[in-house]
Amino acid sequence: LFAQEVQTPKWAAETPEQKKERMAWWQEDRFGMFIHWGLYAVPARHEWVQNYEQIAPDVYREKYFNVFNPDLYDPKAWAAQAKAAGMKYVVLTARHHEGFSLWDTQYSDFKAPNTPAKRDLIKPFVEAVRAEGLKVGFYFSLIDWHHPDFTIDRVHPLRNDQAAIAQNSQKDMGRFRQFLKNQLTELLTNYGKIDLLFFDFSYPGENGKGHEDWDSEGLLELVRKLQPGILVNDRLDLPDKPWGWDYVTPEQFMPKAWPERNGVRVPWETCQTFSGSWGYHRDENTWKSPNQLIAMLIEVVSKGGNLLLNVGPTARGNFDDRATERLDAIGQWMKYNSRAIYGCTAAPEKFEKPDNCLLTYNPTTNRLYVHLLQWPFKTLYLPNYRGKVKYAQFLHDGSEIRYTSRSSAEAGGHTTVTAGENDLIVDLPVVKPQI
Ligand code: FHN
Repeated sequence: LFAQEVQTPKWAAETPEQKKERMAWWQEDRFGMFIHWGLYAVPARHEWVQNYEQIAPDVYREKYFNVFNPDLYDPKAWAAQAKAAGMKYVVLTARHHEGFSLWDTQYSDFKAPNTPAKRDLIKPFVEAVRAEGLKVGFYFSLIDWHHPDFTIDRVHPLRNDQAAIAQNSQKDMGRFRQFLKNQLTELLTNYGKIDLLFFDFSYPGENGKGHEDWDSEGLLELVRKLQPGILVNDRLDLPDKPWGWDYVTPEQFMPKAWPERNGVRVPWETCQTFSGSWGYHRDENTWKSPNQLIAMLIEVVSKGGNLLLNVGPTARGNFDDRATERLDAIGQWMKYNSRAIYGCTAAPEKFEKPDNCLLTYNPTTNRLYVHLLQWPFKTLYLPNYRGKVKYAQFLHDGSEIRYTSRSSAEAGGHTTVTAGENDLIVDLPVVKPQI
C-alpha cells in the first residue's frame, strides 16, 4: 500500500544536514569554469566530430593523436583566468567520448603521455587550480568510442553490427565496467582531493535500466569511498535514488523556475557554452555576447542555481581570444557585482520581480539585489516593497539611492504619481552610471 521505501545503501547514508554541509561551498560559489579539451581540438569542428563525420578509430588516432602537441598548455594561466572571471571551481574533461585520457592512465595507451605532449596533463592542471584557491572537478565520460569493450553504443560510428553487439555486449561490457572503475580509481586516488565529478552520460538502456550497463551504483560506491566529500552530478541514470545524484544539470537550457523533484526544489547547475560547441570550434560564429553571459549568470542565481560556463582550449593548449575577451568582461563585472552572486539565491516571494529586472538575494546578509536589464527613465517602481526596504544603494560604488512612497511623492506635489499605495518609487539617474 505504501510506495516502496527507496533503500539507501550504507555507503550512501548521510543525513540531510550532512549533505547540506557537503554542498555548502558549491551553493555559495555559484559560478564555475567547464573545460572541454582533447584530441577533438585538433579538427576544431566540435567534440563530437568523430561521430558526426564517422571517423574510424584508427584514422582518428593517426590524424589527431599523433599530432597532439599542446606547446602553449599553461594550466596556471587557465586557473588565473578562471579566478579573474570570478569562477570558483574548474571542471576539466579527463576523458571525453573519444576515449582519449589526459592523464597517465595505466589502463589505456590512448593517452596524453603517448602523444607529442609527452606528459600527464591532469597533474599540472590540478596543482594550478588548487594554487589559485579554486575547487577541482573532473568530467568523466561513460561513453567511449575508442575502447573495444564498449559495445552498447547507440551512436558509435562504426560499431553498428547489432548482432555482434547483442552477442558480445554483456561480456565486453563487463570488462568495460571494470575499465571505468580502474580509471576512476586512478583519478580519485593519484591527484589529491577532488571536489566535483561530472559523469557524462548514460543512456536509459533497453528497459530503462541504463544504469545497469555502466553499473552506476558500483561506480558511485567507489567514488564515495575514494573521495567522501565529492559532489556528483545526475548523469548516472539513477534519478529515482535520492542518493544517486547531488545536483541536476540542465544543459544549454534555462529553466523557467528553480527545478524541483517531487515538488521539492533541488540543487541545480546549468552547463553552458560560449558559442554552442563544447570543444574548440574554430569556425563557429554563434558566440554569446558578454552581456548575454552576465545576464545568464544573474538569471541562474536568481533561480537558486549554479552556472558552469565552458571554455574549449585550442590544440596548442591556450584559450582563444574570443574566450578571453568574454572572460575578461565577466571578470570586470564580477569585480564590482560579485556580492550579488556569491552566497546568493532566489529572492523570497514577498519581493515581487519588477519588469525587466532580476532579483538575487543573500539570506545571510538579508540583502536583496535588483538587477536592471534595461535602464528605466529616472524611476524604478518596486511593487509592494513599502515597509520591506531599509536602505538602497548602487552596488558598484556604494552610493545612496533615494526612494519614496506614493504618499510622500504626492505630498511633494507629484500630481501624476500612479504608483500603488505600497509601491516604492526609486529615483534613478537619467543616464545609467558607468562602472
Ligand atoms: O555529449 C556530451 C557533450 O559532448 C558535452 O560533453 C556535454 C556537456 O555537458 N555533455 C554531453 C551532451 O549532453
